Amino acid sequence: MFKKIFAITSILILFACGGGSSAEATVVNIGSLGAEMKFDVEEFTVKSGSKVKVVMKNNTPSDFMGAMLHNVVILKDESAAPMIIQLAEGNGGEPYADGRILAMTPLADKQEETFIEFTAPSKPGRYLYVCTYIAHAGSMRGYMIVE
Ligand SMILES: [Cu+2]
Repeated sequence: MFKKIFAITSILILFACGGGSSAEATVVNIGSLGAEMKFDVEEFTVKSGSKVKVVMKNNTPSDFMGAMLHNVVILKDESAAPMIIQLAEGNGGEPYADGRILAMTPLADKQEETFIEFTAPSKPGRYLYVCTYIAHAGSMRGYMIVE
């Protein structure tokens, strides 16, 4: 009896430890294309249900004149984009909490780096991401592909 329980426990431990790599997030680095209102990564692919860490670096030179903040806002539903962007632009570029936002990084100023960790959707598909800082979403966008 004891032996049997021990064997079962060992298997459980194996599963728990063997899956160590799956607990680690896939790191995706996204930067602004220098001082432009563009992302340097406009498409990336992750596995459905996997852990993802998006690191966003604002590559605008610190001596750049004028405001240039960026974030990465990944949407569950692309059709919600116009409304979410419009509301954010009326809020200094910061999106309001919205159930249709999958994940978002805080706004980063020049040379700042921010990140967000989240679980990729279980549903495969293309998920739009945009920067919601004022007037950026038109050119600053890309797709997270979930396979
Ligand atoms: Cu931006």
